[in-house]
Amino acid sequence: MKDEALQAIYDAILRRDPGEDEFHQAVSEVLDSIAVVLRERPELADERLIERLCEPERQLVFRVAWEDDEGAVQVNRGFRVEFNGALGPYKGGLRFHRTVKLGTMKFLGFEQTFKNAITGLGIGGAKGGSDFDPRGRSDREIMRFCQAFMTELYRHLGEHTDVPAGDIGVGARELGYLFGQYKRITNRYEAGVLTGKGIGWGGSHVRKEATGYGLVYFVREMLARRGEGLEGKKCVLSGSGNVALYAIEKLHSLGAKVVACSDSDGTVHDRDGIDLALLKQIKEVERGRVRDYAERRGAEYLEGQRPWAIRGHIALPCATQNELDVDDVAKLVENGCKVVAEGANMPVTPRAIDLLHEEQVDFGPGKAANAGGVATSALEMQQNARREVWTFGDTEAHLAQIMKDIHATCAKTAEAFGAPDDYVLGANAAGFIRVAETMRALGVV
Ligand code: NDP
Ligand code: 2IT
Repeated sequence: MKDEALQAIYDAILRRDPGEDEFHQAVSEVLDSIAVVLRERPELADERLIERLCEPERQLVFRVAWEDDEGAVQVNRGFRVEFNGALGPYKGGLRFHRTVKLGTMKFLGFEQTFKNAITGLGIGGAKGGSDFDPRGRSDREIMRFCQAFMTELYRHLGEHTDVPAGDIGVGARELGYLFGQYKRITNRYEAGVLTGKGIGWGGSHVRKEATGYGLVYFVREMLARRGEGLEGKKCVLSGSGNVALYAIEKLHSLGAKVVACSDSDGTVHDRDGIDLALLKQIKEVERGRVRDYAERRGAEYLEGQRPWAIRGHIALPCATQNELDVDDVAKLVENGCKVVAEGANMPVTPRAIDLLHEEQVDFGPGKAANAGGVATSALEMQQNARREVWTFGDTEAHLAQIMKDIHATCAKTAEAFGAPDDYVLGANAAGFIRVAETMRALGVV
């Protein structure tokens, strides 16, 4: 870090919370970006604002005990990190994955704070989840786990307090069980307490599609700046979950062709373009693997591999953190890749981001590029508060405009600080300025 004062703050974080590598990585990137902001606006660091910004407002860690189908008791750990509530109720998803630990929740809550800020909407940053592994669990086990999880979490939630949604391993099914238990315990039909609900019981049209669609809208803006469009562009992406599926849907509807996607077991390379109906049937209905897709479709399956060695003009990591490293960038560049944008949170490693910048590959960071999901969650909260249901078309038009605005904010902010092509700087600086100005206005808390 070039700035000594920021380096000292960062060193203190390393000493205080050793072992939280992902959190350190997220903080380091933001502190790197805001050095230029603080040179022009040193007052934004007054009263230990940066130290306060890097310390979650509240960290909840709790036991989740539940019974599996054999009647054996299982014990997991649950988390909710309410990172920053300056801009509104804490807002951010829940992740159920065996790798989840406190440092993962902190990194995601920290990122969420800036992401939510650049949407321009009134939402604070949070993240939660559990080290529960849904793979191989029956529907009833998932339900009992969700009920046990919510039995602890409910006391911390509320439409004006903290509003979770989905993330890895938490989709419509889990949100239904979570909402059902919240309603049972509190005896309140408080729709605005969770987002990503089903249509018909308080959910918003387009929330399911929003992260993937929003990502593609963001990429469209990145291309437009270079006088290009999506038509005919070949794309490779990782993951085959919520974000990946709806990114594919929007890419195909705008004339691009996705030739690869993946899950944690391997990658499918489908030269004819992914058959989205088949992929959705396998992933959303059968809860199967991309291996099954490759078999049924007669496409190539690359066991244990990620998709970054496959040729494409656009690469979209949509699975998990640190899934695209320097070696992958080298392969992508060799194969003519010109645009990388993050559907997942922090999927590209810091060294890989540096290399993308060096190679002049356009890079859209997740804080900006995947913000369509949480932005549409905020639209769901608005509808719930007004007891309204907007149409699919109206909601999608809102989302498209929000992504356009986010892109413009990042580009404008990057330019103002002398690095017009650096969306990382633009996103971090814009998010920081909004949160920091609000924290100053709210006093030392
Ligand atoms: P899903 O659970 O629907 O899908 C996750 C996909 O990523 C699956 O294909 C999964 O494969 C793969 N994956 C997960 N963990 C790993 C891993 N450790 N290694 C390799 N592959 C992995 O989650 P989402 O699509 O909702 O989330 C994907 C990413 O997008 C996450 O980073 C999330 O934080 C981010 N995001 C999600 C938003 C949303 O609205 N849902 C909003 C903004 C960002 P497998 O099935 O084998 O585990
Ligand atoms: O990472 C994210 O932005 C999400 N998982 C969505 C959060 C939300 O509250 O919709």
